[in-house]
Amino acid sequence: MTENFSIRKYLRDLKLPFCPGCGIPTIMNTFLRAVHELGYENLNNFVFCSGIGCSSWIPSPYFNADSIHTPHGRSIPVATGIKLLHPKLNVVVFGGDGDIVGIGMSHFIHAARRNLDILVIMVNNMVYGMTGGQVAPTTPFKTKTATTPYGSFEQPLDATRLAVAAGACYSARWTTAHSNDLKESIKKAIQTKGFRFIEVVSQCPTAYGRRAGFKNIAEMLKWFKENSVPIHQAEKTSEKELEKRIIIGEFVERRRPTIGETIHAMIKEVQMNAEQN
Ligand SMILES: Cc1ncc(C[n+]2csc(CCOP(=O)(O)OP(=O)(O)O)c2C)c(N)n1
Ligand code: SF4
Ligand SMILES: [Mg+2]
Repeated sequence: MTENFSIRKYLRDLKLPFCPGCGIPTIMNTFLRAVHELGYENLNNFVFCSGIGCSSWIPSPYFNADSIHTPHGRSIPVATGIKLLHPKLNVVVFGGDGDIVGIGMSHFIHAARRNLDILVIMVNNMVYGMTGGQVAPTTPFKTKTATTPYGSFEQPLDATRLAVAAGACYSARWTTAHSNDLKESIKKAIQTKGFRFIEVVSQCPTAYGRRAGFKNIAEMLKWFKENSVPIHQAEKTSEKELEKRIIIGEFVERRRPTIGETIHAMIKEVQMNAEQN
């Protein structure tokens, strides 16, 4: 199955807009490989939603599929409408860290709380990439960005753990240096019901890398590999030792009734009560 993979059948014949060495094409490729390995010959069963930012260019207009660009941070509300109207479709949101847990943060929490049956894939390049590398809620402590020339004085947000706390049915984190794990995780997430979240820590050489002290892309990928700690190992490691580390793996896998299932069950209950009275 893997040998026969041809990315072209899932893509429109357009030139990609990403800078050389950007991690986003790796994520794009890995997602489409996962789709292929699950046996989807095309993307007809999918609808993609994205906001604004480099990461939001992943599905639209490049995927040969129905997709929608929403205002910055509003992809999840649009995905909510699509999923509730068309429950049989696989609704997938792609977005950046600024899009999903900056301006779009409240939608992210409420979608997980409601257990909306969608998959959200968040590219965490640790800055607002498209607008020139401003500090984001995910920027590591003391890292230099365009707006924090002496280093960020805030602690970064852990979006994967936040998804768990808010009620997600699946939540995982990987980096672009772990593309095989990422592929298997995407396959599992597509087949899981409920709110599913995958964070991918990704390199942005143009707006983040050099400023943060990396000489080249290879150095960033090496850093991702050497500083990633699997979750089972992190559980036995002190908070101090985990500073500036990337905890990778599957943080939660569970089944809860989705908002769609709950609405239908409640409608049935109300109708039955009305018939009895
Ligand atoms: C309402 C609104 N505010 C601000 C912007 C400007 N803007 C465009 S992209 C972006 C940040 C994108 O960062 P992120 O979501 O992390 O995506 P990346 O480019 O890093 O992949 C901002 C602030 C906008 N387009 N709309
Ligand atoms: S600015 Fe960064 S995230 Fe955007 S395309 Fe270039 S390398 Fe990728
Ligand atoms: Mg970003």
